[in-house]
Amino acid sequence: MTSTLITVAPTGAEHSKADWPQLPTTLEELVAEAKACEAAGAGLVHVHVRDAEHRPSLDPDRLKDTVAALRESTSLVVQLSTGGGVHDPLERRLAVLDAAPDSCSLTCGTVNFGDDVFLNPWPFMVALFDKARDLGIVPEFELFDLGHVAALRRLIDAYGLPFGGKVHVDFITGVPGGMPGTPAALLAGLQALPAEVTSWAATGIGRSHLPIAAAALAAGGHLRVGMEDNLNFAKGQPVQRNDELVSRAADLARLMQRPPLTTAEARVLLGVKERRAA
Ligand code: KMH
Ligand code: ZN
Repeated sequence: MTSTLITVAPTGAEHSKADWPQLPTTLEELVAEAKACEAAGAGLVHVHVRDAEHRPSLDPDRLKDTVAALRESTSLVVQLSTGGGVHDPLERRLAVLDAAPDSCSLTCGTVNFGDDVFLNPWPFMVALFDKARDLGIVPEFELFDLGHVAALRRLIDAYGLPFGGKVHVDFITGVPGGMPGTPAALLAGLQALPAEVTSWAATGIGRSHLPIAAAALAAGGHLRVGMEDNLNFAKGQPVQRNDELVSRAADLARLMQRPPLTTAEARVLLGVKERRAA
């Protein structure tokens, strides 16, 4: 384990533009933030799209246009969220893959999500896994809880390896309802990972952002940062741009002698072998 994949999740589906005007919700804002994040050391962008009123959207044309624009302006690995928002129907979330991103998120189970429920029933996980493999899209397995690690093992045992032959997972810690954003919880998750896992990353929601990043680096993992997960750079200091979080992650990684991966190295790590036209 040497270099560090830095994933940036710049927008998410939960925060409102009215409350956070600096959140990149238009395509122009997203592309500008993605370019700055690539320059700061990001290798992968995890994308949620918004509509003209800045609301979360799974509109197929917007998704395709977003993939195309990010490919045109950056060499980042483009990952579309299949999580969407908590109220998005499963069929629309499955249809996200038709936009042909390099990668997609695939959450390994249902979890309480604040006052809501983030629904990921087993048949939906299987459908996503199958469709991603058919379309040559590399899934990133998102783990919000320890039970999700067991579900990932079940998925691999039943269906084998995903497209690309690599198994990359991301622990999303600190969601109210999921595993806490503590090093102890992260280490428990790590110890339960199936042997097929080839790389792992972690993020902490809110105030667990920095401690989880430090713990992940110390334990040999990769990093996810971004305004989807954390809106405050420090106490009383709101994030103004996503590349602030990427720069800090890159500094931390360099300090740990695990500098950021290039986007070409990220593709090798994840098994994303080619850039397909959108
Ligand atoms: N917005 C959350 C309900 C994903 O991107 O795949 C789910 C989420 C996970 O953000
Ligand atoms: Zn997301």
